[in-house]
Amino acid sequence: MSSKRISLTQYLVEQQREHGHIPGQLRLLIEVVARACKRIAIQVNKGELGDVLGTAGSENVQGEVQKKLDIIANEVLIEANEWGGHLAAMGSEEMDSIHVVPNRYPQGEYLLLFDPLDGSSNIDVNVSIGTIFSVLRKVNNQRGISEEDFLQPGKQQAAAGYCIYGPQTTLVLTVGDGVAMFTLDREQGSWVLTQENVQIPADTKEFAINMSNMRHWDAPVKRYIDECLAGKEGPRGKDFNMRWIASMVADVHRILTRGGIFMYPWDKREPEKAGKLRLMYEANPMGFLVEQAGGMVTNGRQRILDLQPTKLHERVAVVLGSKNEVERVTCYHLEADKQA
Ligand code: AHM
Ligand code: MG
Repeated sequence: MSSKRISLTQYLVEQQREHGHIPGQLRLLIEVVARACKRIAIQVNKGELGDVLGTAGSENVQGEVQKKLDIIANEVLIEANEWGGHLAAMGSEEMDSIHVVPNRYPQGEYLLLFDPLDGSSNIDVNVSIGTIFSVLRKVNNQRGISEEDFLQPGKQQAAAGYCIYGPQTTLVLTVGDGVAMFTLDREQGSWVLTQENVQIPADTKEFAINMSNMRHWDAPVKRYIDECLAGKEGPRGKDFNMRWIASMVADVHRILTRGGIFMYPWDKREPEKAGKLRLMYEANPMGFLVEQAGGMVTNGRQRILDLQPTKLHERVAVVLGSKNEVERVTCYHLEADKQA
């Protein structure tokens, strides 16, 4: 790292000056989200000492048991973002419906979606977790705000990112002009630019998928993984390594750092659901980041950022990462469709 430290604020101001694509409200929004992530990081670090581990005894709209930290992180993000005048409304994995900015505050032109604490099953076991966020513009100014305003394809995102709470706390951001990473300097309390122009290599020898679901997969996914497992002697002619952290933020962070492919496909356990992960606050923001870093993101058949969402908590199958591998998995699905 160079000796000249560039803060998140300076980065955003310079981006605005050079490229003019970060309006004031968007800059404020990103800074407020980053500040909220700092507060969440402090809670995460306290662990047992802060009485933040364990379940909260409630369920979210998807019927998943909420952890204390899911709720704390959600509250931190809402409180931090509602008064600044940059937002019209927020949507979250942990809230059934959208949270419109109360009348006592001015309404801004942006919409914010988040998964406040991704990888909840890892909270209590001290494994990396994170916050994922997606920013959309409010398109319709004619009427009050509703869930419909959020239902925009991912390609319309104005910004997206995540903060990973791991051995280091890192904020990863795109405003549609590449991907930058900022590491939290705990002594100074500031975000320092530590990587710019992040690029995912097109080829990889590393895949991430929950193998325990193998018997429930569709044929194209099974074919792809079988070929990886066959190693040097198989059709791929090389050995593959496997990683599965069960925190999408941590798996995606590894892929942004050294490449790889991540999959959470549709499976037969709950055939009526398109997948486990959520389109609007998991797949879309991660998709925007991965594409901005030269990777590829599909649901097995189509580009995820082109999908028209039909509801806030919509689920989707996800295949993302190194371009040539994602392309291969997508081809296997399309070939199987043709044969059928
Ligand atoms: P969460 O948002 O409730 O934490 O669930 C999403 C997480 C992802 O981070 C991760 O990739 C996946 O669920 C792990 O699922 P599984 O436990 O089925 O392997
Ligand atoms: Mg999640």
